[in-house]
Amino acid sequence: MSFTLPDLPYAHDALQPFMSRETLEYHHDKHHLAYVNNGNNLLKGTEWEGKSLEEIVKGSFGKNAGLFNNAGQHYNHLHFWKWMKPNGGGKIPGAVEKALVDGFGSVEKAKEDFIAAGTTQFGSGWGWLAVKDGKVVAMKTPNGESPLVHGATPILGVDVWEHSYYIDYRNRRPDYLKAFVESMVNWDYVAELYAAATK
Ligand code: MN3
Repeated sequence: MSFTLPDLPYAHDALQPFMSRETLEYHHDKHHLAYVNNGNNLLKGTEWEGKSLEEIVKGSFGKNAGLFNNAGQHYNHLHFWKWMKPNGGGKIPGAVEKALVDGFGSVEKAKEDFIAAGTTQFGSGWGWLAVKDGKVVAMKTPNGESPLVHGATPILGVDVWEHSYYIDYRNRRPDYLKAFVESMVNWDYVAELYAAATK
């Protein structure tokens, strides 16, 4: 398959004031597009041409750094746009709420550990909630990596590359993460991925 840039599932200004139109114009229209274009060029002539995105991400990890970085970031961003919505945050669907209590002791602790993962990822990368061995855990990964290449299935991820928050939050990454959790997360999409990961 070849990679294509999806449309954002909302208008560029729909996440304001938590994420600006300018951030999404750069992040989606330019950064994600570059991963798509570079990924397509690097995929040509490799053994992964014609494979699914997840197979490309897992297969190229540790074997073809250029392809992996771009395919991994394409995978991460495809989900990232859907992990946010206008008027996000708020009520967590029952099945996910139960899984967070099982995994962390409470929803508050789950949010805290997720924010801590994103805060302590040194340099560019991602913070995650992922299903590992049937339980939801918090993880962090550098650059374009994701739980997918570490034996787990991502159900929520937040981009902590500076391009995701520097226009709106400058160096205040923890404030961006707090706003992400409280005002941007699309928990219905998290629930969809959690159901798929645990069926
Ligand atoms: Mn990004």
